[in-house]
Amino acid sequence: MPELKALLFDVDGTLADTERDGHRLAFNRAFADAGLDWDWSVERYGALLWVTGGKERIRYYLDTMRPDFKRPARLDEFVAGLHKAKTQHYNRLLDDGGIPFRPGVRRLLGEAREAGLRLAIATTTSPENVTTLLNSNLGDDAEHWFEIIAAGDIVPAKKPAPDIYRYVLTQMRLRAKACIAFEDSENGVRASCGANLLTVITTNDYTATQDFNGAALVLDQLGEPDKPFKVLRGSIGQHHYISVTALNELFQRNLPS
Ligand code: XBP
Ligand code: MG
Repeated sequence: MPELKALLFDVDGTLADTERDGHRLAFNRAFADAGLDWDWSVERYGALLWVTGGKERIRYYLDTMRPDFKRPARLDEFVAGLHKAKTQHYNRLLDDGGIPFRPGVRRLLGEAREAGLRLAIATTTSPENVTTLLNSNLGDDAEHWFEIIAAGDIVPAKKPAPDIYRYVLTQMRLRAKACIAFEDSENGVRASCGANLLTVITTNDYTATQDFNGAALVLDQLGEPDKPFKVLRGSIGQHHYISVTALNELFQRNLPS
């Protein structure tokens, strides 16, 4: 019988709620440092989140919302410089207060490791952001929990393109059908399903009303024994939090016939 071998995790919005009070603030701080009057409100950031990747997001903002802005001659360098400053601010934010993992994430990662499941990260954000978030939640050896951390510009096309997931599968020499992906957004599920991965969604404030077509299961969170999830779409039997047992059942139920 085919076996579940690996769990592949998105980062932003899935492992932790990093966007509103993490990335967004860091962008705004970088803009202020550069003397720009740009301010990404919580609401505006929701619209900007449709564009994955920080550099791409700044460009999109300029193209669609700031036709008035006089562009510097070397626009690529300008955007890269802003983004570098944003990454520094984001890492400082994580170092200062930290952003906690969402309910059930730490427990599930620990259980999965004990059960011998292989773990990987497939994210759009920059590699240093992932390391800092993992270290602050899992300790200094966090990077060793994951066989591969695929992040940022490692593939040319970011989510919703499936490239980052395909990259991970190739590096791990795994078939998509032996894995489960965890995502929080429409762009994320398009990427994971585009790579033929069985996908579990945990929604958050920014993504709750998005279209998760293709996902095997949509939940409000992974849940804990004393903090049950709400099932928003699909079914997961009698379980009330995501455990390795629950994932194995989901996997067996969704095997291609
Ligand atoms: C996450 C993102 C990222 C972060 C910013 O998407 O879109 O761009 O918001 O990170 P996903 P950088 O969760 O689908 O991977 O500024 O480092 O690009
Ligand atoms: Mg995400």
